[in-house]
Amino acid sequence: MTSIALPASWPDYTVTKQKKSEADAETPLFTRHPRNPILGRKDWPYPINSVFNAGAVKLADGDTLLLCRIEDRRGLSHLCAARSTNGVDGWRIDDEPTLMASPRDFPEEIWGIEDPRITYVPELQQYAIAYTSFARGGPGVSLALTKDFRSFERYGVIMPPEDKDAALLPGKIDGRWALIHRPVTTLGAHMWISYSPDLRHWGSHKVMLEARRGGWWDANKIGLCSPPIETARGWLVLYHGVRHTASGSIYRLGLALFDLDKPDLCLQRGDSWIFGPEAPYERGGDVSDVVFPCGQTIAEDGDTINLYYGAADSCMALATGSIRALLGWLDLHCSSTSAR
Ligand code: BMA
Repeated sequence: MTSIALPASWPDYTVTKQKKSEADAETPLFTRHPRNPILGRKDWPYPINSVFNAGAVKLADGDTLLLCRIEDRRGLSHLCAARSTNGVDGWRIDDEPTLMASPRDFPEEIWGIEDPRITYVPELQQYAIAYTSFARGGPGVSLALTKDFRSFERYGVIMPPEDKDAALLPGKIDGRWALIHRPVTTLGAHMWISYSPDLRHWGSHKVMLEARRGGWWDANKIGLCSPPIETARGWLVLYHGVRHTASGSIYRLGLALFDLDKPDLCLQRGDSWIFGPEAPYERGGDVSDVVFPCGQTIAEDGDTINLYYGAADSCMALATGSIRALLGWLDLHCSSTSAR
């Protein structure tokens, strides 16, 4: 029998298939907390419509802080901090908005501020909050620094519309700050990375991850979820993919790994989504079928991820996963690059 030599880059389907079936038999990569949703409209000390898409951080005193997007009853959003000792319940919520849009000084925030991603920056000893500012020109990316989530130094818009889904990396790369963001261009809605010497002037823009095309779950529109997680193997990045269907959009999560020193270099990208709307609070709400994480904390074991996500643009939920398991999953699930 003649054997046909396959190109070296082709996956070994026998091995892959066997490994895949072993992996699929494992537990899901993220487990929903039994107390979900962990925060909702009724928990708020003042009247609101919804609470979702919170940035998350573990404070120096051990508390978990969620900087929640609050949509008021005009439909406009601001940010409000909630603190908890265990990151699950007992939330102490600021009595009034923590960070409001300030359209007099920043007209690009006239329709509110949304979807914060928080990065602790050791060199500045401050938290950097990248958030969406919304105005007539569309959504743009704004930046604010804070030490305590009580007073803020606002940098205003750093990426003009249409742009969103941004987070700062925690340290400089080759002497420059790096920001991941999602501009919408005629090329599509892809993830980009840009660099700056001073957090104000940005350049060296590069596409970091492209939305796939056609029938894929992450075709046409993707964006960063929570800030990248630094691991020994690279930046572990959760991103959302938006599937447009006849009955609306489905927001699901995918996984990719990027080089630590060259974060625009994608090392691995999973083929299938790893988390999607299934629970009733994710399937139904103001915007159905949405899971949208903007933040996570890492437990003291250095492995457990507490992923905080907005569910159906209505409430906040929590799911836990493992960095080791996510990296292991990537090794088994990133075979096809050709079908993009
Ligand atoms: C995206 C963002 C998110 C929102 C999602 C689903 O474009 O605006 O804030 O959760 O849509 O509505």
